[in-house]
This record gives sequence, structure tokens and C-alpha cells, in this order.
Amino acid sequence: MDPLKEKFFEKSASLKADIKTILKDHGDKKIDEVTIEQLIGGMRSVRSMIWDTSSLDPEEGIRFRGYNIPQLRELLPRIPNGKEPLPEGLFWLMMVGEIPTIENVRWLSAEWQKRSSVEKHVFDTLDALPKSTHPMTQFSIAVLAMQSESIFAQKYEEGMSKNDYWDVMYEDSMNLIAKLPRVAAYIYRRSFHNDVHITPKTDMDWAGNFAHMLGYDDADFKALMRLYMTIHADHEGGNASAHTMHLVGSTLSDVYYSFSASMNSLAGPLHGLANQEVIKWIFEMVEELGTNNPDKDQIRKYINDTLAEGKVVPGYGHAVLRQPDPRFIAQKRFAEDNIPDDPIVQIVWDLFELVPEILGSLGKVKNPWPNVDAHSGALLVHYGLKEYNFYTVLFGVSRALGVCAGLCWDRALGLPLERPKSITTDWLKQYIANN
Ligand code: CMX
Repeated sequence: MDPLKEKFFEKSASLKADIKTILKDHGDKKIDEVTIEQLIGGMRSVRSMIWDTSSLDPEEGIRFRGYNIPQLRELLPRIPNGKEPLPEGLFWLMMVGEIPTIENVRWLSAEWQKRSSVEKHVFDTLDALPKSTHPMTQFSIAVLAMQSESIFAQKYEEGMSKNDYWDVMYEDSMNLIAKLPRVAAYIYRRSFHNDVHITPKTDMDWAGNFAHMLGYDDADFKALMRLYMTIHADHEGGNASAHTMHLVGSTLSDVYYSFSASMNSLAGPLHGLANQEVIKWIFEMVEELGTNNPDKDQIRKYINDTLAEGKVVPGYGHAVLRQPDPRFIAQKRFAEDNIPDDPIVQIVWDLFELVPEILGSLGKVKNPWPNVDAHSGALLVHYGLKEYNFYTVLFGVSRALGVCAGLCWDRALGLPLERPKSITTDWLKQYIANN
């Protein structure tokens, strides 16, 4: 057994035993109640699932296994002289709850290298699609095409003990994560670079190699990719892409079915697609105003015009957070350190100054602060990756780390089929009349 798998098995067997005891001794205790506002309003804050890889505090933001983003930027291993943590380290941490050593991370980079070759039929499937197909559609289809390789599906068909689900889920997850950068880079190069593809390096870390295959070998861009892939990976279990993964996976659909579904959820403009919407909106502002150095009055008017047209300000607001997103702040720090004079970055910072006050004045927006999507596009544009339709695929590649780790845990803990109860509006009206 490989070192990560062995550690994962130890930890998960122990937690599985704890959960059994918790259920036996405390299964009937209440931890929450649901209001009618929560029932109609998208189940906000209802505690209803186990997700151990990360947790989200409204004021403080995300913690991965107890570590916040500034701590991870310090503690996770990097390449020699690297400026940013390696996402391999975050995956290790999410899987087993321990900060890995540099050797652990080197092993994982090499392991993903070994597993990274993509079957020809996946590229053929992509080639059958018009190049104008949205990159997220291509990405989701490619992941489904990879399902033919699912070890879980194959073993299940052969007849497998429940006790082995975690093992094949681990193998499938490791394979999927290893292959995703190649698939995503293929989509990018076919959609935007005339099908001129770039051979992967055989000795590079996962995110660095991804940057290379996209066509960006600048050392700072690679550092950005490492940071990007780390901070977008997980945001506890209730967000739409993670919850979709958990729900679909709970039917014992394998990781490919589950992740493809998860990506369809990430592709919505209220979720991951917001990263493309932000930069599109900024580009439209620059074009409409005829300058990429607009003054604050011009930007304020543009924000107000957007709201007057009945649209949301993309990249602002959040269902859980009530402070600026630490993932936004991490990207802002990266920009301050590397590209402080970039004009689009300046606009992003001006928006940070102006939008919260305007959204706050509407009186209904619960969180007027920027989320993760408000900054990422400006950084990518600076290094030349301007094709914003592709941005959500980047988010998706990173999200695979968190949701695959989550699904491994689901199977290791033996969590059951998810099946909440729905009610009709007639039932609700009757309930109100009777109470
Ligand atoms: N611009 C304008 N109005 C906004 C707004 C924004 N950025 N954020 C919230 N509102 C509005 C809502 O549309 C809602 O209006 P109505 O009552 O008229 O329907 C009202 O404020 C209350 O919404 P809320 O409770 O504050 O926010 P929700 O939990 O319902 O929604 C989110 C959260 C993210 C969907 C919302 O803030 C939004 O649409 N933001 C813009 C899109 C975006 O950036 N999404 C990315 C989120 C991060 C991610 O998943 O990647």
C-alpha cells in the first residue's frame, strides 16, 4: 500500500469506529432546527452533513483541517526557492489531517506524474465537439468520457465488499486528479491556441506542469498556479459543487460521474462561473469608459448602472462569509508582491474600496464583501491568460482536490445515500394554519 493510502486507512478506520459509537450513544440528540426561511431560502446554515477536509467560519473564512490560508502559505512544502505552497501538500493534509513533509509531497508529485496519462478516446471525444463549446461543458464531458476507466465501477460490477469501497475510490480519485491538468490544458489549447498542444514535463510538480501545458512557463505564473490550485480546492461541504459531489457520490456513483456533476454545478454564474463574469464585467467597463485607468466616480457609476439593470455585481457577496474572503486577500497579497502596478489589478482594488459601501446601502445584501472570484481574473490576465471562458475550468481542476478527498472520506466512513425530505407548499400552509 502506498504511504498516503496506508495513513488514510489508519485514520479513517479509527474515525469510522468513533462514528459508530457516536451514533449508538447519541444518535437521537438534536443539533439544529430548520426555520421556514431556511426551508424556502436554500437551506442556509442548516447543519446537515459531515465534511472533515475543511470548515468555513462566516467571520474568519476557510480553515483546511484547522489551518487558515496564511498558515498554509507558511507551513505547506514548496519547490526549492518557491514562493507559494504546493497543492499536493494541501491534498495530503485534507486526506490525513497532517502537514506533509517535503518528501511526502515529492512522492505525491511523482505518483500523480505516473498516473497522468489520458486515454485517447477522451481526446477524441473532445475533438468531436465544436471548438466554440464552452470550456466547462468540454471539461464535464471529458470527465464523463474518462468514466470508462473507473476501477470502482468495474469492481462493483464484479461484486465487491462494502469494506473495499474506500480503496477503489482512493485509486479512482488519485487517477482523476493526476489526469485533470492534461485534460484541462488540452481543452484550453484546442479552444484558444489552434490545437497546438504542449508535451508535459516528466519531472515537474502538478500545478507547475499544468501551467507549462497551458503554455505559460513564467516562474511567477507557475507560482500563481500553485497558489490558485491550493486556495480554490475546498470550501467546506455545503457549497454547490462539493455538495453535488457528495450527493451524487452517495448513490455509489463513481468519482467520474460525481465529479462531472460537481463541475456542472460549478459552471453556474452564482458559483464558479462568477470568476469569468468578473473579468468580463471589468473588460466591458474598460471598453465602455474608453480607459483602463477609470477614476472612482466612473467606477461608482458603472457599479450603480449594473445594479439598476437588475444584475448582481459579480465576485461580491457570499452565502456564508460575512467578511472579505481570505482567498481574495491571499490573491491581493500575491498581486501586491508581484504586480502592484497592473491597471486591471488597480481596478479590482478600486472595486474593493467602492462596491461594499454600495451593496451595503441596498439594505438586503448580507455580505457586501468580495469573494474568491473577485481577484483571480486580474492575475491571470496580467500573465497573458485572457480567455476568461476558461477560468472556471481552472477553478474546477483545483476543486477536484477537495471534493475527491471528501468522497474518499464518505466511502471510508460508510456514509449512506443522501435523501432529505421534501414537503409540498400545501403541506407547509397546513402546518402554518395548525401551528
Ligand atoms: N450584487 C447584487 N446583489 C446581490 C449581490 C451582489 N453581488 N449579492 C447578493 N445580492 C442580493 C441577492 O441577489 C438577493 O437579492 P433578492 O432578495 O432581490 O433576490 C439579496 O442580495 C440577498 O442575497 P444574500 O442573502 O446576501 O446572498 P445569497 O446567499 O442569496 O447569495 C451569492 C450568495 C454568492 C449567490 C450572491 O451574493 C451573488 O449572487 N453574488 C454574485 C455572484 C458571485 O460572485 N458568485 C460567486 C460566489 C463564490 C463562489 O461560489 O465561487
